[in-house]
Amino acid sequence: AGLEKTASVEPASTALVPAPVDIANKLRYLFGRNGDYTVTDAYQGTAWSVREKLIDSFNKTHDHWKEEDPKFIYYLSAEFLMGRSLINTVYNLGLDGEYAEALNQLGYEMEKVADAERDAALGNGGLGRLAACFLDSMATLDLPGWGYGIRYKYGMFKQALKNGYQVELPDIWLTKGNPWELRRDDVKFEVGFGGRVERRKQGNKEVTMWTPSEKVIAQAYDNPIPGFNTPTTSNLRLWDAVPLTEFDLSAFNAGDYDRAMLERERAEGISAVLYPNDSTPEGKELRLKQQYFFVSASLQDVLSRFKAVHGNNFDLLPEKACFQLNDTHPTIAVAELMRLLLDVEGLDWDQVWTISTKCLNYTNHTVMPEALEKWPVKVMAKMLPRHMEIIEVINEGWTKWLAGHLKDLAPEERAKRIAAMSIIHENPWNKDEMLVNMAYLAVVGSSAVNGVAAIHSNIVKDEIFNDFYQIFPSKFQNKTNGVTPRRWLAWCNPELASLITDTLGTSEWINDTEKLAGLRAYASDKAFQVKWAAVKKAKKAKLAELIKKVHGDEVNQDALFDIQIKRIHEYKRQYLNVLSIIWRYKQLKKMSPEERKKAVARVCVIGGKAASAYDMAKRIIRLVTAVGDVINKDPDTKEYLRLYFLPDYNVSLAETIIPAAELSQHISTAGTEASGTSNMKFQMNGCLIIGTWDGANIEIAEETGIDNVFVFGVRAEEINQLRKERKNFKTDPRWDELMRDIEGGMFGDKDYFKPLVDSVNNMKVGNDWFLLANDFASYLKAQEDVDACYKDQSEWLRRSIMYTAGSGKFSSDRTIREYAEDIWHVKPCRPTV
Ligand code: NBX
Repeated sequence: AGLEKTASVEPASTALVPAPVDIANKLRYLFGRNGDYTVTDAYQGTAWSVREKLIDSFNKTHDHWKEEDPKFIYYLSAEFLMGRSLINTVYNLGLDGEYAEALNQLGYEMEKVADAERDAALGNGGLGRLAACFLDSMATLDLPGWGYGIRYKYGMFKQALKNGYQVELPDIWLTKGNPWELRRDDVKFEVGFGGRVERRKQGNKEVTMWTPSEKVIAQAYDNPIPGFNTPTTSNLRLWDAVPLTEFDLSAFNAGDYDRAMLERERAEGISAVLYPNDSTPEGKELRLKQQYFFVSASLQDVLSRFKAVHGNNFDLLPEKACFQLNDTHPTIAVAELMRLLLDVEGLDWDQVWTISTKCLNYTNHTVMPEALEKWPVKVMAKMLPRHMEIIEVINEGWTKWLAGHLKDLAPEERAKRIAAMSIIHENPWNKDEMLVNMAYLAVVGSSAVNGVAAIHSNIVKDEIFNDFYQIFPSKFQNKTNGVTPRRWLAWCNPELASLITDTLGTSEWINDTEKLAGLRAYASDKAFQVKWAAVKKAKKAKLAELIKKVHGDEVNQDALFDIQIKRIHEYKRQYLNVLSIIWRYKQLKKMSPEERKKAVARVCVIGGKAASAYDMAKRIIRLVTAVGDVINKDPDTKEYLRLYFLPDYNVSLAETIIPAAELSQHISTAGTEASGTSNMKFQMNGCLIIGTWDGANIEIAEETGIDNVFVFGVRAEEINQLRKERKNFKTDPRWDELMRDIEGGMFGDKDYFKPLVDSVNNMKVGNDWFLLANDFASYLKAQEDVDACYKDQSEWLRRSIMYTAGSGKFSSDRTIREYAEDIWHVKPCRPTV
């Protein structure tokens, strides 16, 4: 008989092969290398070896979850900013000792080898990195949950500086293969676009048929996510767009090579690039295509697994699956889930609406009004005609319901309220255009809506969605962000981690960060402070090395390391930071050499990317580099003050910078930064914060002790009034002087800087929307307080320890536990070892 099936053979785990041999094997059989390895080889061999252990754990978890059939949470996100995987994987799996030893035998150091990995930069900033921290915590807490997103071929652009200006280069991250993913050739779904919608009678039922004019295949790639200190390894499933037919043969045979290639290009274009916009939407059609592409594939995937177990018992779906919409990017899920259940599964509208709203939840990440995504009805009707119909029906039902609900209002008032809450509304700037408001669709179509820090969730309730809050108060929640203490403390700062573990007598804090509070007892202990300071010093030396590598300068390692790293945005006010640095420079210039010796020396670092079309942000970068060029060369002051812009800020750079920071800046206009998450990472690493009463800064100050934080500036409640009065605001004379300096060409490029000056100083042109002038004086005062505190090193160290001790709340484990309990209703399900 012909052999159709292989006999069953139990594969042996490579865990049995000693790691050094396994690495050498990988290099020989996957890469054809026999000795004479480069560092990149060492990385590749190690990564491909570790991958197999990861897959063992992944398969075990998968089998267990299949067996148990628990409720799953699916985190739908257009962005996952994962960074590097090697260190995180070996540490989370507890293989660090074994692989460090193996690499030593081969003549390499783990840290250097890990440096050869490219970042997976499939995200812009906060929102994408939060999603990555959440995956780590979900796996660590044994929660059945997957991430779903897009496998961009080009991630976040690489930033370079040319003569001090930002230039963007493509992020080609997949050329050397990706050991952290598995292509699932058996998992693919068709996703359609365009075409027409028809209705046909089938028996006594009318069915709706959507015939798309264009189809692509979504191909699944799985990225295993190892939990820490648990056998659980969960999954991030990313979709790659490929053409329906490998090659249009008929076109090719007819000699039309171009047309044959066209379909491929069109399909691949969908998952080709990440849009590099942080906090502003991209109104391009391709963006909507990306959103629908990954949402449709993900929902089809979940439904197909559900059906394999539960058949058509869709009323059970909300007990088995829920979806978290990471901002509005995946909001088309509201219409797609309806469509799949209505048109494909043949359920009734009311039943489907109940199921769908039970399954979906929405997180808002920004208060910037321009960030609320709105798609022109025309665009949506053309690309997703059936979805547009569904959204229209949803909106009809919604506005009708509202009319009933608001029946006691005067007719005019009622009409006004309904118009204000309609999912489809006129474009206020163009009366001929109708828009679909994706945030309103998400609010109406979800069970829970949350903000990401206490103050932000209040703004969500009281301002952004106040009309909705008044009607559905219980829908609105707060889930203060968190970050994973594995990547952001234990793995990026092993020196501090060991000191903490030795001091607390346990490493349990890595899973239970509330235990860090035990450090409070040592905050004033001189012997402990000495050890604490030694770790910071070693980390500062590493950052100094990096500055040397990038800028060629040696910096004073005893100086205060003062850091601001985040996307460049007017509301984040890097500009205000630069102004205070210029002021400091001018003061130092005026001092005698003797006086200068008494000043606190600072090394200031600013890093972050500007969206490619964000002109003002690019000018801010140029101001930083121009000021740095002057200050860093000045023989009078360079011992006491430096300013460096570190290009290409990304996750792995953050892992070097944050442990070395002594002061970090979180100085957004009050009420504008939804939460911030780097503030939490700095806090964990014992870095003091200078910041406004905004986002999670407030909760960080509460946990750390408000007197330990350098808080300044106006409060969120005052902003509206101050904006109205800004043109009559009497600016500080020091501010006026700085404006004249920049305008007068003290840092060159004065024409280029003119719009920057005007944006905050010329009330005819700009209006200082983010109120830099209002906060300027109190910011300088707070900076003086910083200097005074730094001169008292014992006090500074006490505070530093208090920061780490107070960071327990900001573990993403806490955040995820809250989501699991209050929104998802998902329970841990740990595979047995
Ligand atoms: O999300 C960020 C916020 O700015 C941070 O304060 C917060 O800590 C972080 C995580 O919650 N937001 C962000 O990265 N992006 C957006 O909010 C965004 C929203 C809509 C949009 C594009 C980006 N179209």
